[in-house]
Amino acid sequence: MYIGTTSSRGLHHLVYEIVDNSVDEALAGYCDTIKVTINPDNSITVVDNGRGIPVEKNKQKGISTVEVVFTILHAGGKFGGGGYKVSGGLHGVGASVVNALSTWLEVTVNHDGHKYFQRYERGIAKTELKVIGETDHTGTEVSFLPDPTIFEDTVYDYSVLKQRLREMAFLTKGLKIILEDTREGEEKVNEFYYKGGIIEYVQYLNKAHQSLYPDVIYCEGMVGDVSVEVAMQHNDGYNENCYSFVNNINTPEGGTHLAGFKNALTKTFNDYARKAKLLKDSEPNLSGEDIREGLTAIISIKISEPQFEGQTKQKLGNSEARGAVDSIVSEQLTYFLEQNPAVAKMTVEKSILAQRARDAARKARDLTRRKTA
Ligand code: TSJ
Repeated sequence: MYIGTTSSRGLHHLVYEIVDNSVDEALAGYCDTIKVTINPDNSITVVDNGRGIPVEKNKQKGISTVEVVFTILHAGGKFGGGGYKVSGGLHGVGASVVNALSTWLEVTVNHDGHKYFQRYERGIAKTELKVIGETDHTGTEVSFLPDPTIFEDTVYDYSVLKQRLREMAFLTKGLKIILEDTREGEEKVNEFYYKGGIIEYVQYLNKAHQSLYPDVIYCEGMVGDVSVEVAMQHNDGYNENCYSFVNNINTPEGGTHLAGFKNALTKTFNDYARKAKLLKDSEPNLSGEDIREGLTAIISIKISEPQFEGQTKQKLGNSEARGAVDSIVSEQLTYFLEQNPAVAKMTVEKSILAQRARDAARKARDLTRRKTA
């Protein structure tokens, strides 16, 4: 259904749907640790130390908010007023879908000194939400067993979860995500915590290379309802590695946010190069490709109503995202280059070399073609 596929990909997606809710709680500022456990029977447990899903009875529906979350489609994150759902915009329909696709699901909420519990089987409540004890902390714990009559494969791949949870931790600075495998013979645990967020992500991606300068350039800001974070650093290689995200979801086909970034980068470096006389009036502008040679960048935006386009719905369409990223990167990169002329000079010089190499390659190609003709 909303998980999109009953393949192994869909199976792993169930975990992300649940974790997204805890990440939202972290983004709201109430949770700093999430633990994901693969249990011996391939059921999953996700625990966070947030406020706990609200337990009070929903006035219109006559059931607890917890039950609304687990039984009503699209309820996730929209209740209780206040913050909007920012994580998982593409499939972020949440807990009710995971519940419907699970043989059983159990939720425990620790809130106001009480421990609340409810169990579901194939999406249907088997008990009411009831107090089963006392507690000295707050948070939510959800365990579920994916339904083997729905999923083709019900064995979790640790490395798949590890990859995605590491990415989520990089994208949410200060959030600790722990992954543990407790299956027999597979016992292992990883902890992901990045104080620097996407700055550390860029350092991680550039680890195998020699970076051109020690600093990671970082820009952040908010325009309207678009929140923008960009981190970038050149290495001495020739590949461009720009990764863009919307609400923590990768957009491999880019879109307006990536276009805004590229436009700002090209314009700002050219303006600087002219002003600093690194580029003569008679010389042509550096192309975007020249400036992005050897660049590793993360562009991460959060937006309340993302519109995805294209065949695979992986390309951001919101026009306001272009302007937001463009203005924040233009302004903050201009300032950074003025404050760090050595870094600016090195980068411009690398781009000029890239431009010359591209020119030389084109001339050689033209010459070969003429000779052949
Ligand atoms: F998916 C899920 F719903 F099952 C789920 C939700 C699973 C897990 C592991 C955690 C959560 C979750 C939900 N963690 N934290 C929250 N927070 C809220 O739902 C919450 C709490 C308080 C208030 C408030 O306004 O007081 C608002 C919200 C959204």
